[in-house]
Amino acid sequence: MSYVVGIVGATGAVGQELVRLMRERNFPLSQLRLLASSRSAGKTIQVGDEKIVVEEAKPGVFADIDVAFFAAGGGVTRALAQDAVAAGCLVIDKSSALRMRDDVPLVIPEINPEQLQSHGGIIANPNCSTAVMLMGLWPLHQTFGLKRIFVSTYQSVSGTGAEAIDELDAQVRASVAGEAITSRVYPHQIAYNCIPHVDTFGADGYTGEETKMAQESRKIMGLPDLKVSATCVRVPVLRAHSIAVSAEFERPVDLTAARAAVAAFAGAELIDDPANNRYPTPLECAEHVRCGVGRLRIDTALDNGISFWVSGDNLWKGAALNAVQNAELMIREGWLAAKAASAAV
Ligand code: 11C
Repeated sequence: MSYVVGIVGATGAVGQELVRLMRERNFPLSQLRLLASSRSAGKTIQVGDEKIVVEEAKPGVFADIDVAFFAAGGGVTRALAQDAVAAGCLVIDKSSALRMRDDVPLVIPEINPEQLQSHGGIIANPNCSTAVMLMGLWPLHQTFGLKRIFVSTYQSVSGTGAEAIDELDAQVRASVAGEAITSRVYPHQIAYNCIPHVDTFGADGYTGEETKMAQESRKIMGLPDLKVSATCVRVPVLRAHSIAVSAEFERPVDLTAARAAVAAFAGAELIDDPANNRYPTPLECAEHVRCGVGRLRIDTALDNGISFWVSGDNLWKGAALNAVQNAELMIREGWLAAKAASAAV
């Protein structure tokens, strides 16, 4: 069976990765429809040998589409997802708009795939920092039983978008040329700097990104009482987020068992040989399917604690790849219908 697939936000950073992954992973496409704002409608995008004209994402456009990947931000999801669902189109959403709704499963296929069966037309994908972190945390939770975590993120500028990539590039060039450095996207210079501010601050002093990491981790792992303290930091890295995690567990921990659990987990690659300078880095983990997990060690400040470091591609596992993997799993399990197939019956 093959599917008519729509990508909403096709001209953006995640949309472009979706197009690329569809092709590289041989997604069973009968047609690829590229959708974007009225500003981008009419542009053509080269996809392999084919030139595809971008259509405006608007109500009514989903009538013939089987599955639509939404990667255009929460506003577009709120405006159009329900129209797509009403047209019988499965929505796989990357935005944060609907993630915490009880009737919307929030799925990482290596963790809670069963929830792909119980949706009301919309499947949500996690925040990129959450998704990357859980690729290290989930196998350890399964082995020792998670109690609480303290985390610090090192988030690349591509998490903000193309304009932030341009800003980092421009600031580095200006610095080398001895010119004045200006900042528009971030409140401070990002080149040669770190900014402990991702998303907006809430009344409790945590940012939206930090709160998402807590709430989404609890929902995905089915641990409503998990204690999470996160500090999210933007760093001058182009692609791939990294997270330093200190985790406390219910049961006694053991590094050999911890490493074995990570190595056996489908979402992770164990890169943990510090004596030979082997640990994950964002440069090494960008454009990789698995997230790199390393620096595993007994945490000296927690009871039953393990600290580790994880790096993973925020545009892939943190966004486009996880969405495609959810759809692939639904196809393998026979949970995704194609309209043309049902019409032919
Ligand atoms: C960042 N994690 O790096 C954000 C971007 O909830 O999907 C993705 C926000 C989200 O800025």
